[in-house]
Amino acid sequence: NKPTLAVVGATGAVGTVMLDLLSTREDVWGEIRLIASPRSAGRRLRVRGEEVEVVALGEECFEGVDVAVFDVPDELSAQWAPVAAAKGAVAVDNSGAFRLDDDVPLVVPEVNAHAARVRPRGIIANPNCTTLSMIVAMGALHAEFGLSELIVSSYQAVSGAGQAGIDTLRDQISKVAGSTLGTQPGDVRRAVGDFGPFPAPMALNVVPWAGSLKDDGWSSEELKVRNESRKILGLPNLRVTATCVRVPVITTHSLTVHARFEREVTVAHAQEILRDAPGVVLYDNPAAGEFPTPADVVGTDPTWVGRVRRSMDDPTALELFVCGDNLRKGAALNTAQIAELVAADLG
Ligand code: 11C
Repeated sequence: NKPTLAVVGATGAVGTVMLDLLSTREDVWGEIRLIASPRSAGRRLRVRGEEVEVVALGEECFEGVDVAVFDVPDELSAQWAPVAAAKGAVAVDNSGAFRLDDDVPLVVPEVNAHAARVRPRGIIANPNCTTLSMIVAMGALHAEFGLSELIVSSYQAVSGAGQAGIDTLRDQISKVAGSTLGTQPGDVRRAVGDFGPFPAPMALNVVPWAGSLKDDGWSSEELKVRNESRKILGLPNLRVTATCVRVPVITTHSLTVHARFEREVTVAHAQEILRDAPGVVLYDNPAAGEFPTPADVVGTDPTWVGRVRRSMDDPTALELFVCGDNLRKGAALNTAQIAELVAADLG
């Protein structure tokens, strides 16, 4: 008997990608149950070529479910993932509610698949999309060279802020298109009007902010990159500094990474590791104009790496440019991979 999967948050931006993945990946599931807010109940969504009716989130939804994936905000996951687990399902949660809990594994199958086996609360957490957009490549380099420090800057897509982020950027682009805006202080700000979920205009702009304000001026997103990278790599003392920036891209997060290792590195050796790493594509030939960009990477599964250089002042450090689709590997794909690991275990 194939296991039953529940998708909680089936109608959201990540849920939509999840249904696409479930329709195109090897099908390991028996029933797939689609769950969303009462507002969306009754809608019919296509998965595996069939229309499935969405049911409203409630305790009874989890009867007979083996694996429940959650693509919902933190507070809904905090409330409902334990309910699913109490009903006997393994909850795979894409929110930030449980990621740093000691008794909840934080899993990236290419890096620490083994951690998914130990889940005392019946919950497995999926990392934040910014961490996920680089961690597969960093895990591969760490296994070879031993990572000692990460200094990253992100260039994050608006879909990280959900459908509202996408709608906001599209609306703002339509307001500035064909204009001469972007030449006077505040002209874009006045023209776009509504900032949606962002603290400043996203069209014709770059905004050094994602998430909420934490101590000493750090953003929640920057702390997530630090804390989650440490947990996934099993390096609790890894030095990590992140500056998270939002850019006018719909989907696919990019990061510049300064990665320092315990031993000297060469570009050729690092490229060889990245070329062979599962889930990574090395695309690094600047002479031919070949490096990853979000516009080319969007809709694909791997972590793309280019611009691999050795630091000029430190033979133990590399500089890289990394792109990953934040809704696929950054969210739905990693969740689906974890769910498949659990399904294989159950089988
Ligand atoms: C963003 N990475 O781009 C965030 C969204 O912890 O899962 C995801 C927040 C999270 O805004």
